[in-house]
Amino acid sequence: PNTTEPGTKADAFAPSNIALCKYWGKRDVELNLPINASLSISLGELGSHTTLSESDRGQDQVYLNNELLSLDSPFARKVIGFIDLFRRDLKQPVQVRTVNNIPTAAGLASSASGFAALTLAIDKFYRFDLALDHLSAFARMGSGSASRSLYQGFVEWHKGSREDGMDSCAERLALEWPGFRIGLLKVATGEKKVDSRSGMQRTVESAALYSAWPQQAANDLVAIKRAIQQQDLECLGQTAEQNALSMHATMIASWPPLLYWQPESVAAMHRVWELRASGVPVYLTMDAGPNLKLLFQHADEMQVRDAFPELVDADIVAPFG
Ligand code: 2P0
Repeated sequence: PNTTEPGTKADAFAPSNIALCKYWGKRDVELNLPINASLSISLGELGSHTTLSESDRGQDQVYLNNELLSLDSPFARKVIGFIDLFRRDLKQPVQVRTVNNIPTAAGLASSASGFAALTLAIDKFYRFDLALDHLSAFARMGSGSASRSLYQGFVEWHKGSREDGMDSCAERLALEWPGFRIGLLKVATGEKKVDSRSGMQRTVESAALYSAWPQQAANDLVAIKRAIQQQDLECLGQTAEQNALSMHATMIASWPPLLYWQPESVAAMHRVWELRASGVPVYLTMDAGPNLKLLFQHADEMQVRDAFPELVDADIVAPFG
């Protein structure tokens, strides 16, 4: 984009998202282009608020949850590196403030909503006024899953085929499901040792099982979209759960092995399966960490809450209000 005179201050919000058909593996590490398309649901009001303004300190300043970070910290370096893609020669120092309202207890990663909100704030601050699909492609360069956080609702991230990556962007699907619920089940704490970026690279390079993943993901995406259209929780849940566990199987088959699960994760998986065996339609999905996300419908919320009393009100998300 062409840089115009920046405004004085720009605010933006972007929701967090949970993939029902996962993104795992890059075909281009520089441009952050995925091997497979993915499909997610955004989390409404849960996400990141980002403010971009001129810095009055003569240097860039990065705040995370109201705490000033060292410019050498990994988060600040990623944020400033991303802004540099846009401001180029216009090296006017900026202040970036990001506040995540995702309950930290939920154990959700915030890079998706963070880079999406930052992309929107950059667009406003530098007055680029770009279309959302272009912003989605730019957010992708910060973090792949951020491409999906530009939109609410059910979102598909197309893998694209162009060499410049500009068609590898997300799109909101014209599908709603008012009764759809997500339960954010935190089972373990602690920083993960291997981030998604290096984890997926390791899988692509070392797991023989990975060769089956792109085709499975393509099939799952079609099945999930159809299940959403028909509001068929069993079909959606089964496909999403199998998709997540297949992704984890490729991680486990990597070398060195990549196992994000803790004993508490496995115990919680068994609890989900027992609840389902007792007749409650509830399914699970997991990302690059030890925590679970439960997929169910409003009609079954009481039974899910009874079985998982650790789920407080804030952990149950109604993406369509
Ligand atoms: C997803 N994950 O689809 C998958 C499932 C984690 C497991 O997208 O390297 O932080 O910045 O593009 O987006 C997390 O990966 O990775 C992710 P980069 P990102 O939600």
